Amino acid sequence: MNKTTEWWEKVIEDLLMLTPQQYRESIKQKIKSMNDMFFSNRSPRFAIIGRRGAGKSSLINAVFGKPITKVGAVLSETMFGTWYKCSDVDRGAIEILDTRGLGDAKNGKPEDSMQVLRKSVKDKCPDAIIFLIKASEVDSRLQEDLNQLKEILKFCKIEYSYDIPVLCVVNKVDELMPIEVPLEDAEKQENITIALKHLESQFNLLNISTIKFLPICTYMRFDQNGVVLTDRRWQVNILVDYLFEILPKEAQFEFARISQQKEVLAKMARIIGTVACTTTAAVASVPLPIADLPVIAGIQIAMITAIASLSGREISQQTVLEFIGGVGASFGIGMALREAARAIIKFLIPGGGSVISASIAYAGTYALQEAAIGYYIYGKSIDEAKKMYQNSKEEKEKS
Ligand SMILES: Nc1nc2c(ncn2[C@@H]2O[C@H](COP(=O)(O)OP(=O)(O)OP(=O)(O)O)[C@@H](O)[C@H]2O)c(=O)[nH]1
Ligand SMILES: [Mg+2]
Repeated sequence: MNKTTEWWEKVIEDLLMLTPQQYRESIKQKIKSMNDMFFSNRSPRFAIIGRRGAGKSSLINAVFGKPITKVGAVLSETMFGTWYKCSDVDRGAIEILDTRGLGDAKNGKPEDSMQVLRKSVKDKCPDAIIFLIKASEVDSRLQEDLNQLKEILKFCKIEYSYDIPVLCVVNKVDELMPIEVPLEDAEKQENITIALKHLESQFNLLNISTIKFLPICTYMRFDQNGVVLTDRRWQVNILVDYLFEILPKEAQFEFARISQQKEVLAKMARIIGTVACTTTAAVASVPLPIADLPVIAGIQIAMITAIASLSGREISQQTVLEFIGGVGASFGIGMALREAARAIIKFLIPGGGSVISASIAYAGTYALQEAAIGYYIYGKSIDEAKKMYQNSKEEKEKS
């Protein structure tokens, strides 16, 4: 994101130079808060509780849709109790606190393990806890794992005065009886429901609240080049959606980008778009003849850049300007002339003119948001994006 941030900051600096001195500071503040939201993101952080072989590494691969950490078929190979990153150069990273089986002999004495864990939670607060369990093991040694979950929740509460959301994920449901049938099979679904009910009752007994009990399948197989050979993922998209919803806003951007799940990307794009729409409307309603135009343009460029970079590519100023030209939103002379007329109206009818321009600014930014979602996220052609731009603009201007 750094290159993107750099050029955008330069654009804003230049634009602010065109703004009358007395308004520069307040506009700069507005843009800054928006800038923070667009570009000051951090990686999402999940604590995963799951025994050896529950599918912790597979879960991460399934979320990315590609091999990220080595999936251990034979040996337990993930580090215990310390934060580590699972990252992809193009998309970003997820920070994982792996707290698998405290009883595992490899972890040394349980009390030492608890010490390590407490320190890790103190270092960083997990955004969510994923309690991951094999479907075929929901009734074995569950007590131990739930006590561990309670301990972690207790540390977090003491450290952060906050109840970390817990998602209970039941993995490998394909291994439930009957094994050879597809997941949709009625008998298999029945067995999935039984496993979930059992878990739910155990959580209730210990008074542990969860956001959701979700059955999934994370199985994927790749060749050495990371090409997908088998993909048996089931409901991983639903898990991604839940995780996205419970993340704090500064971690949502990177998570959406990592998942490359279109509905989640579009959700994120609309969060960004709403901020841009209201900011452009706010700038437009300040009685600033003409000078608000470059600032509005700057905000719109920033919004498009942020939406474009959700698609996982590094975006240049050039490609964003090409998109704007392509959908026919004129930022050049045409708009400046139209806006000059608007500024005169504002000047003649103070207040009245502003109302019009705020709603026009809102509609224009909204239309660009929708066109950018179509083009960058859903891979529509530039002509289709142009139609989306025109339709959305008309629709908003009418409302
Ligand atoms: N049948 C089936 N197998 C799965 C599924 N998810 C993962 N596996 C397999 O289960 C095995 C263990 O998965 P891992 O992801 O390595 O489990 P882990 O929790 O990271 O294990 P450790 O790091 O050793 O604690 C691997 O052989 C995976 O291929 C699933 O949904 N169904
Ligand atoms: Mg692992």
